[in-house]
Amino acid sequence: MRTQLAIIGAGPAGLFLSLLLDRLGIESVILELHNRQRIEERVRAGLLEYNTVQLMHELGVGERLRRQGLEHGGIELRFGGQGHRIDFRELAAGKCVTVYAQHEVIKDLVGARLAAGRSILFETTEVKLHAIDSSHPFVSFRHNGVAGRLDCDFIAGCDGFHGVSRAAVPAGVQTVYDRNYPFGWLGILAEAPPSSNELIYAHHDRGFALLSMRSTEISRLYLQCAHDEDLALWPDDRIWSELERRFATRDGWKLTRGPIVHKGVTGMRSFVVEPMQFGRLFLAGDAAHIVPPTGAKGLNLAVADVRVLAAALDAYYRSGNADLLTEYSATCLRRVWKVQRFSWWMTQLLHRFADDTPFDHRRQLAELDYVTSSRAASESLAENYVGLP
Ligand code: FAS
Ligand code: PHB
Repeated sequence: MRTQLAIIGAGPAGLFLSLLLDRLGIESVILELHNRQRIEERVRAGLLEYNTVQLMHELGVGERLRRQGLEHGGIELRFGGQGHRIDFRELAAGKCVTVYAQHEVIKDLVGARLAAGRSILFETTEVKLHAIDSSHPFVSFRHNGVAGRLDCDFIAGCDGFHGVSRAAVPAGVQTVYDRNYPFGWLGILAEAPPSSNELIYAHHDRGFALLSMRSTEISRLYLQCAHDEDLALWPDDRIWSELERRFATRDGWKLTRGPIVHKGVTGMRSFVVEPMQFGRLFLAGDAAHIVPPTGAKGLNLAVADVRVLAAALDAYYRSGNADLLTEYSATCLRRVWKVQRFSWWMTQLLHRFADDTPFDHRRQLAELDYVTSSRAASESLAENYVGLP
């Protein structure tokens, strides 16, 4: 088999890239480890930046998003038993964010890719990258039990944090920057109408909590826990009671309970590998960087990477000019580090750290007070949250 671009992984990075390239007339083949059902049901992110929503409409895959997405013009920061709204429309040039589950995005993108008659090789195993520092890279793999080889001009490593692409870069070439947080998030999906029209980020002595949603019937809630928390210690009633305590307000605000249909614990880390390219291999999304979910940036940052890569490949195939390809890593990393900063800042602002001193605690409350009472500070939060230009 031969193509122009071999894409490893059918997550947001790989799928958005494939549609961007298709629109530019650049061929690609996607190799995906799991089957279609698995990737279309995986519970992950749920919030789309303004730019990501615009891109879905531009690519012609925004119809379901238009009908089912929940547009939010702000969020609430809740601390000291009181809520404070950050108004995006007012503070971020009319922009907003949209609640629309990642697996719904995946369904839209896979559907469009297959409807266009383009291929996704699901359940592809033993993917191995070869000759990535030559002008004739190729990928070997097994599909339907048969060994295969895909020759290409370039490889996009969009296979997430646990994929094979990043590991294909020779030792010593890359530098890793990382920080693991001493806590995690216990996340639930509940058949309960959301208790708020917008997301609530709550700071509480007992730890952080987040109220989000997936629809007008399904709530998505998170609470700060140990990074290796034992779910067996969290029967549904205990989860609800703890959430009620952390969201409690002086005016008796009520959290609506409902049957919990999914629960899980995710660890929290910040991770960046530099450079994000080696030879003809270009890493994008979680394959190159991880952000703690407090800023809701994971999926959106993956999309930002592949927009840069698609534009660089377009310039190369149109004019043979490889400058944008050469600058790919540097261009992406400028944004990656700004998003890393924002995600770290939201995490340190809203979570309780075990080694916090009483001084740290009061400083955190003062920062929350500043962010919610200063136009300049709330503008900065809003600009970053809706998505940097
Ligand atoms: P992905 O991991 O989404 O996709 C990589 C794809 O490559 C997968 O389909 C995988 O099956 C495939 N693959 C892996 N190895 C392969 C191999 N060897 N061969 C072929 N294919 C291979 N972000 C938020 O903003 N909010 C959240 O609430 C949130 N929750 C998350 C919860 C979890 C459990 C995880 C892991 C992430 C969460 N994220 C969240 C971050 C998430 O949204 C990611 O940033 C986003 O999925 C990144 O997209 P990709 O880079 O495409 O990687
Ligand atoms: C979610 O809806 O899953 C979500 C929203 C905002 C975050 C993280 C997760 O910061």
